[in-house]
Amino acid sequence: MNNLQSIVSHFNTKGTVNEIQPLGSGLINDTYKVTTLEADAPDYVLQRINHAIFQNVEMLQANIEAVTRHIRKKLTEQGADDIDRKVLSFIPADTGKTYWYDGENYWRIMTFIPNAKTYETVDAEYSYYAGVAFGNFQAMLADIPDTLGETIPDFHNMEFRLKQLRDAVAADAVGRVKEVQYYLDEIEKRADEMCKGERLYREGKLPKRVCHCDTKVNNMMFDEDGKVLCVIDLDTVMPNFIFSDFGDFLRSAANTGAEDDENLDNVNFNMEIFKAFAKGYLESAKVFLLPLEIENLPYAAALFPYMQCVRFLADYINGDTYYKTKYPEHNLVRTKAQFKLLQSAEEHTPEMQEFIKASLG
Ligand code: GN1
Ligand code: MG
Repeated sequence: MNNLQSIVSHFNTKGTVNEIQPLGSGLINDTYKVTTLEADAPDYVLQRINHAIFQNVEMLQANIEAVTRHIRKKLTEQGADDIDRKVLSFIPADTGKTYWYDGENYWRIMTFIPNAKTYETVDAEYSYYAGVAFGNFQAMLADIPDTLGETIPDFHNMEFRLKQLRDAVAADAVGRVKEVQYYLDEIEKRADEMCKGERLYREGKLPKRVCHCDTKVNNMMFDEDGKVLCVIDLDTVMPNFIFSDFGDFLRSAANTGAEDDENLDNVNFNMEIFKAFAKGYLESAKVFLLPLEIENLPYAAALFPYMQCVRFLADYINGDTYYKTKYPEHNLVRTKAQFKLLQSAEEHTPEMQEFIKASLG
C-alpha cells in the first residue's frame, strides 16, 4: 500500500482503491481522484489540506459540515432530485471526524460526482447559470443556524491586503521591490477607492452575509447539459460582503485571457460575460440584496482583479511563500495580468453601471 492509499484506508469509504491520480488546478490544496474497482462503489476526491494557510482545520471542517448540512436540508425541502450531485458529501474518518491527521498533514475525502465537469472558461450562457447558482447559494445560506468562523481571518478585507503588501514592501525580503515600483504606484493611486467596502461596513451601511469567497469559475461543477450542479471548494465560505462572490467569478470568467497570461493583449474584461452573470445573479439574489449592494456591483467587478493583483504582488515580493508557482516570475506575471484586467474593468465601469441600473427597471 502506498502512502496515499494508506491515508484513504483511514476513511469510511466503500470498495477497493484502484488508482489515485492528481486532479484539478487549485493553487492551495493538493487534490487527487481516487478510483475504486467495484462498479457499485463510488469514486472519491482526496485532498491534502494546506494547513499553513488553513491553520484551524477543526473550524474549517466544522464550517464545511455546517454549510453542506444546511444546503442538503434546503434541497430536501425544495424536493430537489439527485441531491448527492448538488452538494458535496464528506466521508468520516475512523476518528469520527471528517478529516484525518497523519502526524504531518491533514487529509479529507469527499464523494466524487460522476459525469460532471469544471471549466477554466465559460461562455455567456454558462455564466448566466453560474450567476443564478451563486445567488441561490447565498440565498440558501442566509438562514444557516450555525455561526461560521473566519477560516482565514480578514480574507477579503482590502485594507488588510494592502497592509500585507506594504509590510512586504517594507521588509523587501528578496530584493524584488525596485523592479515592481510601477505596479506599487498604480496600486496606491487606487487604494482609497478600493477600500470603500470596509468604510461602508464601519458606517453600518453594508452588511456581511455568508458568501463562498472563492467563486473562481473552476470552483463550480456543471452537468453535461450545462446546468450548474454544485458549488465546490468550500474552504473559504464565511461572512463577507456579497462583492466577493460577484467580483471573483467575473475576475476569472470575464477575463478573455488566463489568470497568468504572459500576453497582456489576451487579457480584457468581457462585457457579455458580465451581463449574463449579473442577470442570473440578480434574478436569484435581488430579493435579499440592499440597493447599496446592487449599485456597487461594478465596484466589485474592479475590486477583485485589484485585490488579486495586490495579493500576487505581495507574494512575489515575499519570495513566493503562499501560492503554488511554476517558475520564478510566475507571481509577477500573474500580477501584470490582473492589473491589465483591472484597467479593462475600469474602462467598462460606466457601461456596467448603466446595465445594472437598466436591469432593475
Ligand atoms: C486560490 O484554491 P484556489 O486555487 O481555488 C485562493 C483564492 C485566489 C485564487 C487565485 C484560500 O484559490 O483566494 O483568488 O487562488 N484561495 C485561497 O487563483 O487563498
Ligand atoms: Mg479551487
